[in-house]
Amino acid sequence: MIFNFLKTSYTAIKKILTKTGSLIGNKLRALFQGPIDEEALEKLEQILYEADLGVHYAQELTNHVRNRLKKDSSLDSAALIDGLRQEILNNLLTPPKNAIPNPSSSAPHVILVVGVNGNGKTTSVAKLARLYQKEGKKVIVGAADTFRAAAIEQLETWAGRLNIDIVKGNNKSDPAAVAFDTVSAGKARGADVVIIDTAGRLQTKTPLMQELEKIRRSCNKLSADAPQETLLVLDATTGQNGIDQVKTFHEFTPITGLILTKLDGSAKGGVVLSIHKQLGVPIKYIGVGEGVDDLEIFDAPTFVNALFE
Ligand SMILES: Nc1nc2c(ncn2[C@@H]2O[C@H](COP(=O)(O)OP(=O)(O)OP(=O)(O)O)[C@@H](O)[C@H]2O)c(=O)[nH]1
Ligand SMILES: [Mg+2]
Repeated sequence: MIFNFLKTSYTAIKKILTKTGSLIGNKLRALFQGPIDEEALEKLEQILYEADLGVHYAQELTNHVRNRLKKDSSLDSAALIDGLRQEILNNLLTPPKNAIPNPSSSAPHVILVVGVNGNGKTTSVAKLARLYQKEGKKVIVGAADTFRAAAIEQLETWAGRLNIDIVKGNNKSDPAAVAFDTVSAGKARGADVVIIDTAGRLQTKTPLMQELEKIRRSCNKLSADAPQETLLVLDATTGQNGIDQVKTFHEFTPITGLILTKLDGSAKGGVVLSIHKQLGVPIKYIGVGEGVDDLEIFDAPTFVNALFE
């Protein structure tokens, strides 16, 4: 079962990385076919940079290869590439790899989904609901984006398609109250997982960020551990601004993990490595399309192995 899941995931990840031109294995093998001299190392840095690993990380990894060569000049192409793969993987595995968290049996597992406007929060709520649904869990979603009527309708449409319960408030009602009602309904109806959608908010708007803390507290009133997860949705194509987003959100409300969306877009897969390297906040899921099944649990070895194809 698990084996099947990983196999599917590997295929999906490889497909998306191929589509975005992110695979680096062939480029590295071609590069290291020739003499592995300073010129080759500079080209290596370029390849890593072009793969969206960021300037610093590309430099750091190139230095890693350079140092290995200094110690042992007989290292061949395969050993160098494998060492590089391992180095990247080790970085990703701290903090350790995440599995889909097991909802506790007594109380619903509450997931709060936050982020700036248009990053893919509502779609990710639906995708996450689907993921848990496939695991046989009972899911309830909460439409705590009361800012726009269309946002509530959007989540309602997804809930209808997935045939899951939704809790919603009126347009412009207090999002913290909707969050409270959702957790409360989750408890009353014996849900395993409660997923709460929130309005998009710019990290620079302090009152909106404070509202987030209020939403979090209202989840907490009904269940001491809730929300067990606060997932920040980050658009993979936003680059450095994304890093700032995570840092500021994290200051207002503790972020337990990231959902990195739109990896099927213009960003190269290497951006995942760069974001992880800079933030140290675990990447839990990656969004690879607009469909409800286009969410992959982030598994570092699967991802890195596919990247090195
Ligand atoms: N290609 C691609 N599109 C995505 C992905 N995730 C979300 N989208 C699209 O991004 C757009 C915005 O998604 P929403 O889920 O509405 O984003 P949101 O963060 O809820 O937006 P606001 O509520 O307005 O802040 C939609 O067109 C989605 O289909 C993804 O992984 N890949
Ligand atoms: Mg939304």
